[in-house]
Order: sequence, then C-alpha cells, then structure tokens
Amino acid sequence: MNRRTLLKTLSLGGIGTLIFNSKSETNKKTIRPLVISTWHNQGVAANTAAWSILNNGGSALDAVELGVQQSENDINNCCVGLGANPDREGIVTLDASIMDHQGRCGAVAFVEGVKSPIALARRVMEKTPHVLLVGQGAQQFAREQGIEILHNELSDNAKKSYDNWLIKSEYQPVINIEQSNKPAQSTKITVPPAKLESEEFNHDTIGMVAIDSNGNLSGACTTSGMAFKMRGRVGDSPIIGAGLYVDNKVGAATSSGNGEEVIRTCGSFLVVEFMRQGYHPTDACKKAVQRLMEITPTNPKSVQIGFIAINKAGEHGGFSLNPGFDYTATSNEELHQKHVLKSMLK
Ligand code: SD4
Repeated sequence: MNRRTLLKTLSLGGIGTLIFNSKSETNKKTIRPLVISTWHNQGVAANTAAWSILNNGGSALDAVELGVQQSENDINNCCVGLGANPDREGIVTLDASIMDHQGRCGAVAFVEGVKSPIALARRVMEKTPHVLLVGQGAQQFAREQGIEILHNELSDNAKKSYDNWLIKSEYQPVINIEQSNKPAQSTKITVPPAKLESEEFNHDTIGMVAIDSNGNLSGACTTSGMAFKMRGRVGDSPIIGAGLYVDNKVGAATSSGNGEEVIRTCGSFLVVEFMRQGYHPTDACKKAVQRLMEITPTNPKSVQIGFIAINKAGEHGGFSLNPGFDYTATSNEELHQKHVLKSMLK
C-alpha cells in the first residue's frame, strides 16, 4: 500500500478500516455461506432451516427469515412467537426486526396475534417507506397484507408460568400502582424478573445473522420480550442498532438478554463498529459487553446479555455478561456446532 492509498484509507474509515482490510486481504480463506443463531436449544432447528436455503445458493435474507420462523412456530418456545410468555396483563406481545445487505430494515413491536412477526417485519421493510410499525398499526398493516390475526390465547406452558408468576411475584399491588403515593421501590413491581421459576435467565430470543454464497449479509431477531414485562414495554430486538445490525461491508451482530441494557449501548451497532475497527467478532462482542458494564445502572450480576456476530470473512464469535450463554454455528466446516460464550463475570 503506497502512502497516498494509506492516507486515503485512514481518512475514509480510520485506522480500523486499515486493520480490517489488511487482515481480510492476507488472512485465511473466507468461509461462506455461514449462519449463526443465539442459543443451541433452538438454534439447531433454526439453523437447519436457514442452511437449507444457504446451502442451495439462496440469499441470507431468505435464510434468516425462514430460520427464526422455526422458533416463532414452536408453540412450546417460552420466549418467541405466540406460544411464549405474556406480559404482566397476561397478553403476548411480540417484537421482531430484519435487516439486509443493502441496509434495508424493517421491524414490528408490541404486536399481538401475528404468528410470524419476522415475516411482518420483512413486509414493513419491503412494502412500506417506514422502518418500524407498532401495536395496532402493525396489526392493521398485517391485515392489509392478508396476514391472519389470531385470537390471543395463551399456550398451556405460558398459562402455567403466568399463573405461577402471578402468585410468586405478588402481581396484585401493581394494578393500582398509579394511585400509590410511594414510588415503586420493589424490583418485583417495576422490573420483569431476571430469572424464571426454573432458575434460568428470563430470555430466549432468537437472533440470527448469516452470510450467503454471494457474500451478502442479513440478520433477523424475533421475541416476545421479557416475560411479564409491563404492558407496552419494547425491548432491543425490534430496535435496529440495538438487537440487530448489519453492515454488508463489515459484518452483522445480534443480541439476546435484557434489552434495556442493549438499547442503552446501541449494542449490535457497537459490535459492528468494533469489527469495523478490525476486531475479531468475539473481541468486538467482548468490547460491547465491557461498554455495557461501564454504563449500566443495574447490578450486572442480575442481568444477562449476550452478543453474537459474524464478519465479512466468515469468522464468528460471541461474548456474554454472565456465564450460561451459547449459540449455534452452521457452515461447510461445522454442522450446527454449539459454542459456549466466554463471559465477563464468572
Ligand atoms: C428483550 N432481548 O425484549 C429481549 C429479551 C430476550 O428472550 O432476549 N428474550 O429485551
């Protein structure tokens, strides 16, 4: 690289671009297609569906949509789709976002009765001039698109866990919280539980990012959000830059966990920006978790956040705040491989 090219590179993208370019120019072979998704328990089914598209030369966009739909369709999934846990009023409200290699994006939030929020998010992206539709407006758009709105009935699992939550979490006082003179001090009232009855962290969103054989990146993220959240609460998953971000020149990232923390840091965007600076996806995710820890007002032990990411060269990685987070990777080199994330806290 001569001096003029060097200066041009620095002025365009900063030193990180230089590092990234030099790495990808000289390093190992590029791996594509590739898909990764949060969690191994649901990631295998999701990646299998996504891989059926990617492995046949299909687009990353189609792959991530079909991939995360496996979780949306799973009535037993605690945290994605209409079978998932409800908000504290007992109503399931769903959030989803999708982004492609052209920087196009679409999202829906606080939507009820829609079986595949990710398909609706894709329609927002492709058929409207907007990025995010919420609540009844999102539902109305779904109807206009010929998507059936289903009756909001809790799945058996969700009903059971909601009934449990009502008892254990002393839900009743919340009803009249507006009339109380005292500020809501109990974390039980203002914050969804960090952990479920099963002692598992209260999350299971599916976030998926992929690169196809043409080298194009896309991502999708879909969730019912935090179980027993306040009505109207929206997390990071439908917020472009928070729960999902794709930059076709650099890489793509997504997250699962307590969305408030991710929104605060523009988490997925931050991961992509660190990759732009030349960091490996794992290190980029780690630096985003580090930033999150620096600014969170919450006790970091009580929340969980995990980021996963891929770069343009087909490298992938992730990092979480607390232990217990994993993801699934699928490519010609590894078949639905489980990767356990390293974490900041032990
Ligand atoms: C949210 N990030 O709404 C989501 C929660 C999650 O499985 O990961 N749920 O904050």
